[in-house]
Amino acid sequence: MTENEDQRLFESQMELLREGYREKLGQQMDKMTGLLENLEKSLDPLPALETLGHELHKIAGGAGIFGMPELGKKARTLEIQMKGIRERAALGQEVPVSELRTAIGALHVPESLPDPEAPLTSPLPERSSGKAGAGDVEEPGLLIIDPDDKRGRELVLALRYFGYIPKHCAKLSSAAALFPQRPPHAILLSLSASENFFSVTALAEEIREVFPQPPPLMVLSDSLDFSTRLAVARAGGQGFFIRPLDVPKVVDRLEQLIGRREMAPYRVLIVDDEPMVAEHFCLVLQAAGMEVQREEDAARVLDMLSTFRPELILMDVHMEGCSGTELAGIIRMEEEWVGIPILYLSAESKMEEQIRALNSGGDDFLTKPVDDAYLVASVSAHVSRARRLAELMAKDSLTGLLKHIRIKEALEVEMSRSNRDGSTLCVVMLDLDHFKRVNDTWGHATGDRVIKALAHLLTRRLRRSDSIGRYGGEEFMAVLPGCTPEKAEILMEEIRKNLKTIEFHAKEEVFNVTCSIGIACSSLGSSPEEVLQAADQALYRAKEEGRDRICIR
Ligand code: GH3
Ligand code: MG
Repeated sequence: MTENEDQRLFESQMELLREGYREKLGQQMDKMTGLLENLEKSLDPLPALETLGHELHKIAGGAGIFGMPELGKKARTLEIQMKGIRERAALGQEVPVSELRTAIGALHVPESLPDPEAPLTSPLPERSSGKAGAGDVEEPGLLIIDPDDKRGRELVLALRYFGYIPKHCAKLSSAAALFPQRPPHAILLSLSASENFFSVTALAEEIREVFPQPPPLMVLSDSLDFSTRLAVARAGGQGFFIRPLDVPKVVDRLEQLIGRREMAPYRVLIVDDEPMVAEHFCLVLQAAGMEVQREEDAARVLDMLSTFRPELILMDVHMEGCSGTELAGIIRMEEEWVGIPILYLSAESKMEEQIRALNSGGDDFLTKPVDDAYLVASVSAHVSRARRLAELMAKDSLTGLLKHIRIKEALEVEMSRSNRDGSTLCVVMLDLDHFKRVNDTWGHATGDRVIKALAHLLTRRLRRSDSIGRYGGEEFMAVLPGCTPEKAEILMEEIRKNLKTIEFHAKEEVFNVTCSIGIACSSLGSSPEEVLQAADQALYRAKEEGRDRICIR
């Protein structure tokens, strides 16, 4: 679906929802009229007053969301007055029924729906994350501008080993034709010895003309002089490298700048007992590229957490049967969900109530009606930070790969999945050859760069559905679901060859490294331990047989 079609579908769904909501408002008004009649007849006015308050609260929260902010405000004022009436009625005072009837009658529903552009809702927010269900990793396009053809081609080759698709041109004027669909993810501008401050400034200007939203710029140069650095900084450059190029270092910076993999969509659970309000939030978040599920029944939320595994809960505060804050308490009792962000969404505007809600396990409080763009921004900010934290906990700081314990957990999860659906899975163990020598000769810091380079290679080459971990110091493990040993061998052979070709620079010298690889397939054993052991034995054999090779069990 194109973006325009997406937008039209979103708008027509919203339109339907708004119409449905108007109809429902009519029913709510009828219900309130009925309650007023009961009030006059019954001896105990408290239950009817309570239900009236509840209905007013729902309108206070919902009307603004569906483009009727005035109605929402009136309902809110009346809801507050209602509390006083209830308290006085509890003390035996008379209920001012006719005044209530006038006030409720004044809550008229606007004849026609307001223009959907007009309400306080912002235009459809931008997609905040990758398209739902996006498949394999998109290989990032790079533009290399180098007047020296030979040098440009060499850089193209070197970066290909890391899974990039670089395109080289000598002049910027021919760059646009190389990227007809979309601009490159980054530009590497390679300067000749004769180029200086002025040429960088002029080139940066030209880049802005060719690509109106210029991608991150990195500059490669022969000299370190301050004026060139300054020109690069003024041109918005985000990396500066001296020749001879240390390609893994350049890749490291590229990874930081353009991100390693396409992000999976954020997963959000909406808990609200008002189906239309929940549907509205659901559409807004989905339009922003998120995966959303709704749950109206508080008793089912724990089950929903374990099946859907959301990264954030959007929680209504006032729900019948179990309030949002009570439900948050129940969720926080489960160790696994102690850290999940909970955002309360409520028409409650009283500061003390909001503070009470936040004190009972919530992370933020959004007051209904909440602006669509604000909702998306708030949800995105919370999920992205939660993801970053979860990553820091699960991932190794040097390589960004899963830690030992996490990659073993991933193997267990994938093994049980493949046993269920009858597919095969491969486990790969990979170890750098004679790595001790690298450390001893070039120093530990250089050794670290080698480890990182191999990690980059693996992340670039493997699919998003694959799990990759740093199993030990210079030992890596990958779990490839749905992969045959033949496919795994082809893939790992490519990685083995690429690694060998990478030139590492240290102490003004250049060196290469190799690795040994063991592969085992899940059909070999029924348990994760057996497959892991088989892969380990295959790796041992690869070492025994002379290293720099792959063995399959
Ligand atoms: P083999 O080919 O048999 O695997 O030989 P090797 O030298 O690679 O294996 P060995 O187990 O003898 O040495 C591994 C070295 O890896 C020793 C250790 O200091 C180094 N190492 C482990 N973790 C790190 C790390 O995080 N950074 C660096 N720079 N070195 C590490
Ligand atoms: Mg080793």
